[in-house]
Amino acid sequence: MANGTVAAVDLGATSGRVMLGHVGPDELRLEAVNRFPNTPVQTPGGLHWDVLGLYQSVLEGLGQAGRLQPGLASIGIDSWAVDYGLLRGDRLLGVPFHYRDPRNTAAVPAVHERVPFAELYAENGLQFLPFNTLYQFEAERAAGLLDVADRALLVPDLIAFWLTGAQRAESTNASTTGLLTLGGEPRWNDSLIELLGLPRGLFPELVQPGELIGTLLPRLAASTGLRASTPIIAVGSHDTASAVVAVPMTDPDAAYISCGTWGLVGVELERPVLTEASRAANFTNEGGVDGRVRFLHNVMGTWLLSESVRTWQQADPSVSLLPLVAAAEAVTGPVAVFDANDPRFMEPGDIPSRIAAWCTEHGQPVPASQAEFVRSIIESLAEAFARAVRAASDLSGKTVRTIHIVGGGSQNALLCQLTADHAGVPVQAGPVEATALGNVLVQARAAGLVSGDLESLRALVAANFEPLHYTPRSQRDARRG
Ligand code: LRH
Repeated sequence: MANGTVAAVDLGATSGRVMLGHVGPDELRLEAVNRFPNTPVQTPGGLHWDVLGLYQSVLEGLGQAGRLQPGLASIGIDSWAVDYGLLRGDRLLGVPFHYRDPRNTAAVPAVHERVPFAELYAENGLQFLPFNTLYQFEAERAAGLLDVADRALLVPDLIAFWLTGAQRAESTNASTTGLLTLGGEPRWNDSLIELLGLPRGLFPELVQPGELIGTLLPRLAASTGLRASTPIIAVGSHDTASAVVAVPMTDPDAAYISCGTWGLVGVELERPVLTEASRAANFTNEGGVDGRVRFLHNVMGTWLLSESVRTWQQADPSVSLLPLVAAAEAVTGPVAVFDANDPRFMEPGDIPSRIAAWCTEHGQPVPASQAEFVRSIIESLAEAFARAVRAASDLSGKTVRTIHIVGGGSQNALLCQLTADHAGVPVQAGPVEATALGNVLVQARAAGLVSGDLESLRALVAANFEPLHYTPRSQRDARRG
């Protein structure tokens, strides 16, 4: 098997990147060719993603990739889930909404009136999140948009369409619409789509990770310097699905936390869990690569930190996160542990004031400084992570002896240590760029640069990215004592 190079386009909620992945049986290496911010835009009509700006940055990244590796084996695209563009006759109808726009909350009762949540859960296995695509579609209907749209493309599918001219829906991300069948080969759930009164024509043909979406349009090949036949391969286009591919789980008794804006906390399963207990615990069964199930719960994640810093920067632009985390490490006294999953923290805005209000309502001390706020956020996230790991284990019957933290949050040593402490389970941290690695690996396997099941791909990650180990305080103290 020869070594080769693929390009991963990975769009996160706060930043995006185009990475080259150099892969072979003994090689797995990333090279960033373009990193760019993803800045949502608030208009009087709502909170939106700047998808055209993102597409422009993707093209710049691919141009850079073309200069370095004109013979690239393929390109794969992933992004955050649930959001989409509506089209008519191949033209984008409006600026895609951000899932944090409050319009979704208003749409929830109308959906549950048609199909109660318990029935939805039995059909799609998804935890309740007000921004699941099916609620967003209800908001579109209320605004009259579904009368004109003839296609809906999730964000990575939209970028793939613009690169190839082919309209497809990649299945791991499509699972977050709530409109796929569960178990077996995923299909669009025609009866649910009908019950919800959605036009069937909105939904394009499904593709599975590893399948071909199309080839780079000749015009774009010329402008990027890449060959005209460069394939665009479906990867786990839901960023979390790609991240889970690259969790270096060498022990099957492991849980993962894909920690970026969100902390996605769960285990990988062969079959969905649809019990009343998992519905009550709001656990989701999202589609994974190779037909695996991502049984997980959304915890708020580093959003609480980044949004707090953004608030403080309005008064003092010099505030930044890293020194505050260092100061938070030095906080010794007890701090408030609040419910990081409280829905009040979902929308953009003044998170520290909302934390203060939560503390006052619950008789907990309000943090007295920015460092104390940061400490309180990290303690609360660690506690929420630990609780979700325990729930994932109880609900699935899977033993958890190790917790893997991947993604940006894995660089936060305080968060990793406190997660180990709260869970009483050792944490292995890294890789930071798990999502891009998972994207690269699925393409590399499709190109024949590597072979095997997810376990073989994970072994390659483990061999090339040494994790950092965090021992729970209880175990360290016991050893000492
Ligand atoms: C993480 C993520 C998560 C979804 C949310 C919308 O980036 O894709 O898995 O729930 O964004």
